[in-house]
Amino acid sequence: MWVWRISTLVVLNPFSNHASQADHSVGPPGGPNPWKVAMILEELYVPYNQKFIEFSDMKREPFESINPNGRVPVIEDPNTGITLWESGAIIEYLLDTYDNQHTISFTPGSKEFFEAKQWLHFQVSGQGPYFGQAVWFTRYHSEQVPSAVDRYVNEIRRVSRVLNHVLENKEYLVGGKFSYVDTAFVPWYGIVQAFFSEKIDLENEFPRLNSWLSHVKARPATTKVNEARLVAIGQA
Ligand SMILES: N[C@@H](CCC(=O)N[C@@H](CS)C(=O)NCC(=O)O)C(=O)O
Repeated sequence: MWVWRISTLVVLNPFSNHASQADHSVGPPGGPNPWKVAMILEELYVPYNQKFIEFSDMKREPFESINPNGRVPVIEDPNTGITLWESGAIIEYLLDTYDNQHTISFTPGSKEFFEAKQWLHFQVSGQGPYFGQAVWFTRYHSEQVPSAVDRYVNEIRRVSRVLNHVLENKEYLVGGKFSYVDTAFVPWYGIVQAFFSEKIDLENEFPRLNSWLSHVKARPATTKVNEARLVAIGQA
């Protein structure tokens, strides 16, 4: 049997230049976006190699020739010769290329296909950047700006309210089955649990969201990647 081989250039320590040693030992240094891609690769059983890159190397050549935006994740796929950055685009590429049976995606053109895209776009534009700014203003900004912290922590609450509400009567976001969009939200909630548990009590404030997250986090693919992440950040 011919096995798909993908060589994935990902991850990280993207915050290593901003964080103090103390921050390093307690906080997850690896940003969530590369781990999201790794979870989808695991769900699809696509073999991959994961590479780590220091923050300083992301902002110069040769990495900037691969991603002029100087961020991770990036994938290089030797099966197709395609190199891509932006986690949403990468996930769509992986599904189009390696999920022909639609095990974690939906038939192109169907209602569910477009709804799943809607949630993916919400994740990459509505969850990632806002949760990321909450982390930035709480931990890395050069001065304390309480109004900025409030603004972005409240955005975590707002996005969580949206998810909690739509999950009121369903197990998964789209089509009554587990799909890639359920996984896409998991890594940033890991950051919420690590950094904001004193401000936001997911279990009590957003019980439906919390049980959905627990369910998706228990999947073998998610568990495996979360364990790899703990090893990578020295917290295994
Ligand atoms: N919109 C991008 C965001 C990528 C991003 O910000 N990645 C973080 C790690 S999760 C990073 O590279 N940070 C480095 C930096 O802030 O320069 C995506 O979804 O791929």
